[in-house]
Parts: sequence; structure tokens; C-alpha cells
Amino acid sequence: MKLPNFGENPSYDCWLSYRTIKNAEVLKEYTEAFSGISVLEESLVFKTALNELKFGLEKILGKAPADTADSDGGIVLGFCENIKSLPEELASGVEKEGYIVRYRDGKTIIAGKTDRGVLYGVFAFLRLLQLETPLEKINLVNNPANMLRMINHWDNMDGTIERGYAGNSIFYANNGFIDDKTRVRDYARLLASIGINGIVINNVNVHYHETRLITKLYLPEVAKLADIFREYGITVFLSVNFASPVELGELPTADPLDVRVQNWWREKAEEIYSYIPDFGGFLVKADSEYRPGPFTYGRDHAEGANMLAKALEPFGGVVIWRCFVYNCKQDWRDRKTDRANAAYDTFMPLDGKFMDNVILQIKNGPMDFQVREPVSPLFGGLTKTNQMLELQITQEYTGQQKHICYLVPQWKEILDFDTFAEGRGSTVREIIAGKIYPQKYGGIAAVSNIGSDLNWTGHVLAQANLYGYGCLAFNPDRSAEEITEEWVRLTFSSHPYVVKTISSILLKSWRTYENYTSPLGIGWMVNPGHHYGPNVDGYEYSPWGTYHRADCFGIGVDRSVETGTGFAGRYHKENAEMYNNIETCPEELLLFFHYVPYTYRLKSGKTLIQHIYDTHFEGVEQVRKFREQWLTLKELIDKERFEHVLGRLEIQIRDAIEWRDVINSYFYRKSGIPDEKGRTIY
Ligand code: GCV
Repeated sequence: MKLPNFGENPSYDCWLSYRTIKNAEVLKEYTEAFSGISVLEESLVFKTALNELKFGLEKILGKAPADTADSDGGIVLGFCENIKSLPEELASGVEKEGYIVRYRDGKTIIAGKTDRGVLYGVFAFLRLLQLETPLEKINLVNNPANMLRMINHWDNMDGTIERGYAGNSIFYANNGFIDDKTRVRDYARLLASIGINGIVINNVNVHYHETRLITKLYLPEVAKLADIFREYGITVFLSVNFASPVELGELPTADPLDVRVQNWWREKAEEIYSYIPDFGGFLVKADSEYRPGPFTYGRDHAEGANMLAKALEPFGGVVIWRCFVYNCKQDWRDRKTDRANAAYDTFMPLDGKFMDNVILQIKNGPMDFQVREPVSPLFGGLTKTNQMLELQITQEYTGQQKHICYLVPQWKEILDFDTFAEGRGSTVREIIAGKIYPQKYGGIAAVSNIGSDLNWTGHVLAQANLYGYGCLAFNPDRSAEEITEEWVRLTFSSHPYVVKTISSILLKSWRTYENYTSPLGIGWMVNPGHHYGPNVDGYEYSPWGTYHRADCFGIGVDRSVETGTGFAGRYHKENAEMYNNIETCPEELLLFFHYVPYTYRLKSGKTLIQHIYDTHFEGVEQVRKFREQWLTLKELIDKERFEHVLGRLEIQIRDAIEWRDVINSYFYRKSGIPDEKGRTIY
């Protein structure tokens, strides 16, 4: 496939389309103000920053800037301390990887403390121009809230992507690396433009070939990827197989306390760093979903993680250890064991036992990226351990990029969730930023939603999820509305009607998806394996409704302290009491925390069963409305993206109807209670 260059295909360009400004006045003003560039430093990333600036300016202004900025009309790119005209009080507000972008009296400064900061400043500046920001408002100081802002790829070397919905891997094919790296470079560019600074390039489920990524068979190839990402200020990490010494046939054991194993990993780290001197470290999924781990040897997760951390320590590497640990083989008759408790019960007793170059990566909820879950109680529970939040951009349980499900509002709720760990204000975003408990490393990671599809994300509107993730990772204070509007303007156009219409669809889409799929936090009612489409008892680890517990009287899982699995009690007092009590439990999580009779009256006055019926009908109508709204954009956006989204909306309507009918009929049959409104329930 011949790839377009940036600027040739709007689907490929994503938010970096850099359309030439049409407003003659603004164009004139900008052309005068930004006529030349001077660069004060030299480094790989500076070179990238300069190229990006030149490229963007030429597209947006329709004219290449000169290589000088001696007089008015100049942009100066440099480190804060080397720019004499930058007032000290402003320079001191810039932190590592932060930037300042400022226009004053005919001169523009783009400065940072590090070259990454300058690169982010360049992208921010170009955004401001694309948004036609008045000169006097070009005045930003931005510091990233999170130290690590990562993307995790679940790419396999055969070219498939676990939970990938946008084609194949852009890194691998046929159990090898793809030679042409054009796509990788373009991707690095997209990621750097939203402030991503780390990437894990292979699946956490590390199979035969990927286990060999840390051997000399593949390390030269990994190094080539690292070279490209480095240009964009992005550090490369690898997922590793905990049993590597055994699976590579080099040792009879992978016991973390065995000296041979410790030495093996130490030498392995040395070898990796000889290829990639700035290698980031390992991501590890251990003792989870049949992956090997320290439990095999009767060791705990701190012993496992620390062994790897010790090996990486001399080189400055880190171990990112996932907390996604649970027993997939739960017996459906066992009503006490609760997957929601698993991560908390495994890791809380280990708090404080991890080395300081280990970071625990915690999924946002206690289950697994459902459309609605409470926040994991490990946030606010752990006080002496580095921690990171893990989100899922790829839409495994949220419509698989066939449906519009814009997740920024969900992520905002997660980041803003108050754990009350140290009183009011102990939000998840403060915790992962290391502001509540000091931590050497912290931040945020998310599972990628991109693949080899020309538009990167399968559904063009799913690009907004990647963009929004980057924005929130950098600055979680931003509102969903602001990020959404910005994305639409950069990606499509600033036409007020286009901005209003697409923003409105995006911002309503999560609730809409929830409406026609899974009510009140119950989750999971999907087909086994691929997890697409409705099947109330279908999920592979939840036979006979282990996870929803519906019977002829009611539905929901009793997770209260007194009569249930006790999960509600894992939170700090304020949240524990709120969740534990059916009266105070937020209704959107009612069935997550309580078993509730179908005849129970919700705050709306409706019975639970009627609520299920109504929301499912409503969800379908909302998607139909999205289609109507989309149709009105026909003359206002390009044909390719218009048709593409319309096609996806047709699929979404068809599948929403299926969800509605399967769910409603299941609960009608279970409860025997007809719809009050007399609608046909199949
Ligand atoms: C990469 C869920 C997904 C798996 C995924 C796993 C994980 O179970 O269905 O595909 O494996 O989460 O996060 O490790």
C-alpha cells in the first residue's frame, strides 16, 4: 500500500492536517509575525522540533519560514536558560518536559527545560495557529502532570493485534519486523504531538516469537524502532515473559530467588542496553490469564518484580508490573470469591515491598475495562509504592471501533475520582502524579487503538480517543468539552456547526453505548472470545452468569461488607459507606455493588426492570439521532470521512438493535415482567 504523505489524506493526517489559513487578515498577521526561525541548541530531538516547525508553518501559512530570526517576525527555539529575553519569573515556571510558548512585540519564544519540552512546545504552537488564535493570546506555560505518559501495544509478531480493531500491526508481520518504517515514523510524530513519552511495542501476552525480542535475534530490529521513537522523544519498552530463561532453553527455572535466574536477567539487561542505551524497561503481566509468574515458584509479586528491577537498576531502567491478576477458573457455584477483590488482595499486602524502580500498573477498574466500573481501590489503598493508571483506548468492550464510544468523559471521571486516602481531594490524578504520596515514578498508560488501517483507528472518530488520551495524560485538568472541541477543529474544521455537531455526538456517545449495552454497572454480557455483541451469559470466565447473578427475582452482585463479597469495604470510609449502602450507592453502579430485585424503584420512580427496558430502547434511538445529525454534515466535510462514518453508523444502529433485543428479551424471560409501555420485546 502506498502511504500518503502528511497533508495528502485527511483520514491519515488525523489532527495534524495543517490546513492553510483561509482568513486573509489572520494569514497576513501570522505571515508577518512568523517569518523566520532561529534555533539555539543542537540535539536529535531539537532537529525534529525544528523540522516539525518548518513543516507545519509552511502548510499553515502556505510559505516556508526563513532560517533566521534576528529581527521582528522571528521564532526562537531554545532552552529557557539560554533565551535572554525570557523573563526569569516565566522561565522558572517551566518544569522538566514542560514548555513555554509566547508571542510578544513581534517575537515568539518556544522554550523548554529539555528538548522534549521544546518539541511539545512546537506542536502546541502549531495547534494555536491552526486554531487561529489571536497573537496576543499566544502565551502558554504547560507542564505535564504525569512523568510517564505511555502507550502500550498489544501487537504480536505475526502481525495480529490482540484486541486490535484497525488492521494489523505497523511494527510486525509474519513473525518478523516490517522493513519500511515510514508508518512508524508517522506514528511517532502523532504520539509526540500529544506528549506521549514512552511506548511498549509488544503484547503483554508474550508468546514464542516475542519472548525472543530480548535476544540478539531481534534486538537489532528493536533498536531500529527505538532510533525512530527517540527522534520524537519517545522511550521504547518491551513486554517480557517472566519465564524467559526457561522458555529460551537457557535455565531449568525462572524462580526469582534463584541466583542463576538473577544473573541471567542481569546479563540480559546488559545485552539489551548495549543495543539500546536509553531503553526504558520491562512491562510484565505475570500470573494472569495463564501467563507465567512468581507464583509458580511459591514467590510473591514483589519478589518477582524486584528481581527484574535489580537487573535494570544499573542502567536506569524500570519494571512496570501489572496488577491485573485474578483467577480465570472460578467455579460458578462459588458465590464468595470475587474477581473484583483479586488485585487488591494480591497487592495491598505487598505495599512498600517493591524497589523504587518498580511501578505498579493498575487498570482503572477492579474488573477489566467495562463500559462502567468503579475505580480500583488500589488507588488510595497503596501508599508506599510507585503506581500508574492503565486505561484502554482500544475499544474492546466499548464497540470495537465499529461504534462511536468516545471515552474521554469516562477517563475524566476516573481521574477526578476522590479516593479520600488523605482526606478530600485525594483524587486518582493527584495520586498517579505523585502528589499525595511521594513516588519516584508514576503516570499513566493506555492500550493503543491504532493499526495499519489508513485512518489508523478503524473508525475515524476513534482518533479522538487517542488524541484525548494524550491531552489528559499531559494535563488531566482539561475538560472533556475543551479537548473535544479542539480535536474537531484540528481534525475537521472550525466551522461552528461542524464543531457543535461532532462534539455533541462524541460527548453523548459513551452514555449512549452504555444505554443499549450494559445497565447500571453490571458489565460483561458479551460473546465469548472476541467480546463483541450481546450474550448475557456469554463471557468466557463467567459461565452461568457468575458475574451478573441474574435470577427470576433480580440481578446484580452483592459486594457489600455484611452479606456480600466485601469488595465495597476495600475503599476508604467515605466511599466504602457510599457503595455499601444501596440507598447511597450511585445508581450507575448499583448492580455492580448490589443484588437488586427487578421491582426495586430507582430514584426516577421507575422499577429496575423498566429502567433496563427504557434505556435499551433509548440507546437505539440515540444512535439513530447520531445518524441524522451526521447526515447534516454532508456539504461541510470531505466525502471520504463523511461516507466512512455514515457506514459505521449504519453498523452501530444494526448492532444496537441487536443488543436492545437480546438484553431486553433475556430479562423479560427471566423476570416475567412485561414492559409497562407495551412495546414488543422479542
Ligand atoms: C492482553 C483482557 C483482554 C485480554 C488482555 C487482558 C490483559 O482480559 O481480553 O485480551 O490481554 O485483558 O489486560 O492482560
